[in-house]
Amino acid sequence: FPFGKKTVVFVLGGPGSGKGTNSSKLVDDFGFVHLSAGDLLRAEQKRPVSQYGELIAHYIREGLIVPHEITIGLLRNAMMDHPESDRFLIDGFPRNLVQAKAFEDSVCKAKKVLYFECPESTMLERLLDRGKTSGRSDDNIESIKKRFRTYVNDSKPVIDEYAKEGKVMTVSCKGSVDDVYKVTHKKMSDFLQ
Ligand code: UP5
Ligand code: MG
Repeated sequence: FPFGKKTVVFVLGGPGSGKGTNSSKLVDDFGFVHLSAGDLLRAEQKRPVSQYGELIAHYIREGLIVPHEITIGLLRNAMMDHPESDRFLIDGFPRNLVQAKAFEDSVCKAKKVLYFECPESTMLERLLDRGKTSGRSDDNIESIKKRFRTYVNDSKPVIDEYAKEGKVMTVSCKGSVDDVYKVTHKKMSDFLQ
């Protein structure tokens, strides 16, 4: 295990629940490297020489989960780009139980899961608002509904599974960005100390 000694935290929660927003702040306060699986897939999709461009574009627009061989490869490469770092936030991954096992078998185990609990109505409102300027191909009502379905059927069970192992720190997404981050910061500092 090349990454066996690293502190890896999965950042999970539904589409638009605040994973990216809070991860960026944790980078500044705790020296994490932040790897968003969605961002890595979108970057790969844009590379002219990528053999996966069209496949990734299709899966993202349809709110489906890209085959994990691709995503794990991108995450592993991104981790290897930061050999000096001991702390990684893996944002938006794993999205189903098979992916969780594949990552833990081939990269390393996560020490904790940071879970943003958020009602669908709030996520919908935030995503539609972001869609006015984000340029993301999946920030439209049709794609958002599909993302919600995939989250409920495939991704939420991952959180439930880690909860059974006592690994989940839950943060409510209600309140302002600052309110939510205050709670996030507290839970993370309790864990890291
Ligand atoms: N916002 C945040 N917090 C707020 C607050 N407290 N009050 C008011 N507004 C708040 O936040 C979303 C929006 O809400 C932003 O505008 C923010 O300012 C505002 P953000 O922090 O971006 O939420 P996040 O949870 O990161 O939302 P995101 O849309 O990124 O989540 P998804 O899980 O849907 O997207 P991701 O990029 O992870 O994945 C996209 C797609 O890639 C997936 O659907 C899937 O097709 C594919 N994918 C895979 O196949 N495999 C993977 O492993 C990962 C992705
Ligand atoms: Mg995000």
